[in-house]
Amino acid sequence: MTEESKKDEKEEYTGKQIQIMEGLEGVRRRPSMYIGNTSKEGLHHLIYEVVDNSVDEALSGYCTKIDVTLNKDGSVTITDNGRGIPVDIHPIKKIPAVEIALTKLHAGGKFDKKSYLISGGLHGVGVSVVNALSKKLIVEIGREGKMFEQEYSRGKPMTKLKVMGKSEQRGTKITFWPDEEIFSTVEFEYKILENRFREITFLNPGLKIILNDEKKGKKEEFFSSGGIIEFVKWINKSKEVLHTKPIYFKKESKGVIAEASIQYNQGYQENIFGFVNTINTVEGGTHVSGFKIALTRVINDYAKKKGLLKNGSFYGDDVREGLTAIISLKMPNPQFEGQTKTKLGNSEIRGLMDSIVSQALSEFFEENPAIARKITTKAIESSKARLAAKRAKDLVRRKNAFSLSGLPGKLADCSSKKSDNTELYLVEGESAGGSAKMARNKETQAILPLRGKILNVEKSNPIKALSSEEVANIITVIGTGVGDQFDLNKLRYKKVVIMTDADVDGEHIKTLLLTFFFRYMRELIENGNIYAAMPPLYRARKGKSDYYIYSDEELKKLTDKIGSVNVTRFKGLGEMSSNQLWETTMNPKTRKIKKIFIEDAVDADQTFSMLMGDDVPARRQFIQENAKEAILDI
Ligand code: 0RA
Repeated sequence: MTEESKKDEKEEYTGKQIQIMEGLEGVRRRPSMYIGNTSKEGLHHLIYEVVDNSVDEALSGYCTKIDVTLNKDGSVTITDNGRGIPVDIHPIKKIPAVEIALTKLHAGGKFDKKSYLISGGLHGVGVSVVNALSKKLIVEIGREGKMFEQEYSRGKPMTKLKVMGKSEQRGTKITFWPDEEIFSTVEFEYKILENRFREITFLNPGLKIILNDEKKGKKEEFFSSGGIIEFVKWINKSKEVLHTKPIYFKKESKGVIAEASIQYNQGYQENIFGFVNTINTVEGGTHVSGFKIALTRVINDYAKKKGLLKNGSFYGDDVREGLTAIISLKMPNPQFEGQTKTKLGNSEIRGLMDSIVSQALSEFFEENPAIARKITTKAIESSKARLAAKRAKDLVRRKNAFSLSGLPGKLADCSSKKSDNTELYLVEGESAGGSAKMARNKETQAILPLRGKILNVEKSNPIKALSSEEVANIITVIGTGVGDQFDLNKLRYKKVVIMTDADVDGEHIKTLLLTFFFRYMRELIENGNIYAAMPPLYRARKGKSDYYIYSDEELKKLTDKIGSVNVTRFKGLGEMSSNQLWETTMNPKTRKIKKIFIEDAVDADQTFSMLMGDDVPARRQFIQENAKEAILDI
């Protein structure tokens, strides 16, 4: 092709595309509306969006393999062996269908809704959003015995759709370079992708996903033939299980395919993961609530029928202690609600799930009396523990451990009663607690000093955990309650900040506290209320200037810049004066603070089980593998 004809092509395109481009310009102006944010999660969302389209092909029965390659030049290539994005010319718009898919908002993937009865087409925004947010994108399609190719930049076609030659290959290959003008980081992380792809293959047995990181020279294949049964086993792999074979059922009713796999472990935590069309419904929804209702009723009915439960009934919490469950729904037109659009809203699903689960589970109990008895016995133990915990709590109340306000005497509360601007500092040690009390802004910052290490809740049953003095204090001060009684509206502070020494002990205390929050108040982490303070590691002095340094890299940068400095290492919070503590760690204007978030709940669950549980070799291996990084990457 000559230079001239290339130029003609471009002009022709920009002219025609104006209307379409307005849509994608909107995506570039307000990317967060489409992908949540423009940091790490938003960046990874780009890959999920393309992969979800390939998963759609798999759900429709046309695709068995997806390759994802992180290329050395920072781009990503996603290849599938599906039907290939259609290339026929649109009768009205007179451009190839693939170009519409890539340049028109919401046209990604699903042209014909009927043929896509079930669609994972995820967050639903389509590949055009990925195109809009990439500085360059190349699509290659094998279809109709030919290989097609087209190139785009920031959503605009740079070439026409070209035939590259004959080819019997079928499928779609998309390579994109995320735009640095949009994203604060363009570095993809293997670990984040790995978790999501493992999840996708568990939810779509028979589908193979190959993740290849050319930069790190790392490659992994994800494939499951056992589906969600294997998923549950995988989650429970570092736990002692109550029954070796997970309970499993799959039923179809009213166009909805519902699948569940359940396995109890000897622990005390509840782990229910819900998926709808392979989307992780982190915020739950009607499928999860229908499941819970049925589970509570079936276990109550069974226990009563067998004379195991004489008076009273099990609460929901009682039958979910030590429960790991995956619920996977495939359904047309799911409605997603909630802050992160990950809560299933379709109200008809609650009753449908309830009846499917009730029937399948009662049948299972009749056919497997030994397992049914084990589960019921566990529920009896946990209901006994709940009653004992209530008695213990009443006792603690009466024992004057609390002041008139009902709050522990150790708390230095803030004076503001508003919960939208206040902060609670959980401080390691009484002496650092004392400095923090002096340093703080009394109006908005409350201090709760902790006496050394709190109980490891991973290894204790809930009565022991909740009646330990330090844990009980934290719960009372935060105000929300735990478990079934958890109520976010009762949260007494906007931020809960964990402040520990920057050493091994401090790291351990932080992990113990995070384990507690993850197991008993997970909503607080999900809602973005939990933070870790970042006290400086060093003070560097040069002449009359002091610099507070938060990492070794930062120290190196400083010495590279200003030459030799006099460095003091802070061994703990207690070594700082209250002024220093205020300036470096507590003053909202100058401090550094890290929001704790759960990248992946399944992964976080396993990490906590392992870090805090009994499997010592697994823990040792994890710590060795992660020694250079932060202890917990959540
Ligand atoms: C629209 C219609 C058809 C397939 C696709 C889109 C499709 C999109 C993507 C995105 C990545 N991989 C993909 N694979 C397929 C159906 C085409 C037909 O009927 O042959």
